[in-house]
Amino acid sequence: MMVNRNVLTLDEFTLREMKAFPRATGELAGLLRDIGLAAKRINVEVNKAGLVDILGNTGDINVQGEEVKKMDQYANDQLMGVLQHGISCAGIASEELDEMVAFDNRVSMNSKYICMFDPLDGSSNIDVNVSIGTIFSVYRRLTPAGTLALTADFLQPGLRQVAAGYVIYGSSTILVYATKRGVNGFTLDPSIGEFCLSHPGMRCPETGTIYSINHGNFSQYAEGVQKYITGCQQKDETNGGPYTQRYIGSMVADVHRNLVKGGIFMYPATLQKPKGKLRLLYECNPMAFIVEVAGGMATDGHQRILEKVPASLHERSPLFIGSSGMMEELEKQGRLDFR
Ligand code: AHM
Ligand code: MG
Repeated sequence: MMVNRNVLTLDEFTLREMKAFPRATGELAGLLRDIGLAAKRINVEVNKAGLVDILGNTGDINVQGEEVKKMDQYANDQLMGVLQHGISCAGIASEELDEMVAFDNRVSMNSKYICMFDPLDGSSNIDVNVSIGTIFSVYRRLTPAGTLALTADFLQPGLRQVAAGYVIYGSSTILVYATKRGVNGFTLDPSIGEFCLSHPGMRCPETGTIYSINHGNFSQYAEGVQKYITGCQQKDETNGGPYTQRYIGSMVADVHRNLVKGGIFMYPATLQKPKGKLRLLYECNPMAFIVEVAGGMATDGHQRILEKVPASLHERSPLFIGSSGMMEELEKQGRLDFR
């Protein structure tokens, strides 16, 4: 049988990238491999989510005598497990955990990276068979190797990310990750259980015709946001339109589509939630890093997301992200928040 050597797996790709840096230790490649492994395990369970009535509800004891966990808890445990037992991660923070966790085994304590993640973003969509995702963010730790990681290692501005990525569990399962060198996407080939390079060198189109926002909150948005949305609705052939509104309600899937096709995603401040809904460290920062490396922009309506200095692990931020042309037009509309 002929072997198709055009196919490059995630592991092969990260090892090739590593060879470009003579002093690279392979830790980052190892960390991405660990995350890829967790993603494959999460993917298997996400694909079975519709069988919940057959396999048992959360809290039930399944046929193996184990407690059936909530899917986001399961995803969290998978990511934490692979990273704790790998060789590349000194500690983690997660949407599912109140505090960061420093891994206290000798190998982990000697690792130079820490990782943050939202294990299953958009998890309310699981019950209705809509795409959901995992988001992750990697930093070099500030504390010395050989010691326990501390909260300060996690409170770094997004600009310092070494790598960031997401996985979408959708019509196919795709892992996209960025380093400063570029953004690349890998589609899971279920027949061989490998992520294969399918979207090399992803670039965010400079402009687009898709805007993504929860319209139900319109009356709650600041004046500039309302003006921008109204402007989107009034676009036609004479001024770059017509625009189309697409909102899945899973940020990973919304941002991925806009990254591929060109568009803007917004989760602004509302009167009731002046800091927005999304979390800075493991939702906004990684997506901002990926989109910026791909040539797009990301702000909170006031400043660049990646320059924000975090004060706490779970802090929230408004988010505007996407094609640079659309972001520049948004910024001309006036106040985008309630400061
Ligand atoms: P989650 O982390 O609790 O799943 O919430 C984040 C999700 C995003 O993926 C999505 O863009 C947003 O919440 C949707 O919120 P809303 O229903 O308010 O529009
Ligand atoms: Mg989330």
